[in-house]
Amino acid sequence: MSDLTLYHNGPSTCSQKVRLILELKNLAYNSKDVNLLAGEQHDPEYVKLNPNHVVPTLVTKDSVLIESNLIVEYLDDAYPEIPARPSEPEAIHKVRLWMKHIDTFQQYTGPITYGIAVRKLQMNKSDEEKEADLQNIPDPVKRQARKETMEKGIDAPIVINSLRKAGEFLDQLEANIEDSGWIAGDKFSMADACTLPYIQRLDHLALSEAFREEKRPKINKWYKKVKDLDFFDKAVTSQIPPPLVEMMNTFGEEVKDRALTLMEEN
Ligand SMILES: N[C@@H](CCC(=O)N[C@@H](CS)C(=O)NCC(=O)O)C(=O)O
Repeated sequence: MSDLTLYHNGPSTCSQKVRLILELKNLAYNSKDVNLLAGEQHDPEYVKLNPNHVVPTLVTKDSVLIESNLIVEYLDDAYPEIPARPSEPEAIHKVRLWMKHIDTFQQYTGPITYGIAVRKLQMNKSDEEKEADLQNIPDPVKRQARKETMEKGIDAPIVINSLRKAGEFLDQLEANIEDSGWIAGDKFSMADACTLPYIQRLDHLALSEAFREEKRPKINKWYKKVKDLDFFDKAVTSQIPPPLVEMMNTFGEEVKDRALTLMEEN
């Protein structure tokens, strides 16, 4: 029995970051799935652990840790044997700066995913169920944004803005990948782990043309390198149900042209 218990969700981007670092470091953990579509993030017992109603949460022997990037940092501090960041101070600064950037970008992934795919998955819920889902969102601004996303999909202002931000993010990533093929230093680091889920999500939503070889060649190569890591399957692919990926892809295909155009409008 490990001292680490991870409350997470297979497809969740923030959960993937933490699982990639746990696997890089060969750390065993007890896995507790939080079903986001079923609203388990709002379960009062879970909210005691994570008052923000989100995954992931890492419970250690002594404490409860939230915020994916900070959990990743914690794992590197607590288990330094296999490092997840370079050792040179300038490279460490680059990792931290990039992770700060990722933290800002994170807010745009939800609207893109909900606006293109989750909205469609939830269409057969009754109006009462949809309203109950909305009322569970604690922040009134986020609640209103989710309502618009569910109603208007890719035409909701928040989804349009998020797609533009995704294009901007891809330009920044393309500029940040070093000659080594990684984001900071000469190895896979937490900067790469915290970036992967967002690129993969765009891929699952049928938007990988935005980083095809002729368009953003560094991202194209980097994504292949990350997927080739020997722990990638265990940390990522095996945790995401294939029918969900297929559904995201189908819904993504329906709006792909418009979404790709919006992404290049940044
Ligand atoms: N800043 C938080 C964000 C966590 C977050 O937004 N998690 C998403 C999944 S990637 C979530 O749990 N969403 C549930 C919901 O929006 O209801 C972190 O990095 O841990």
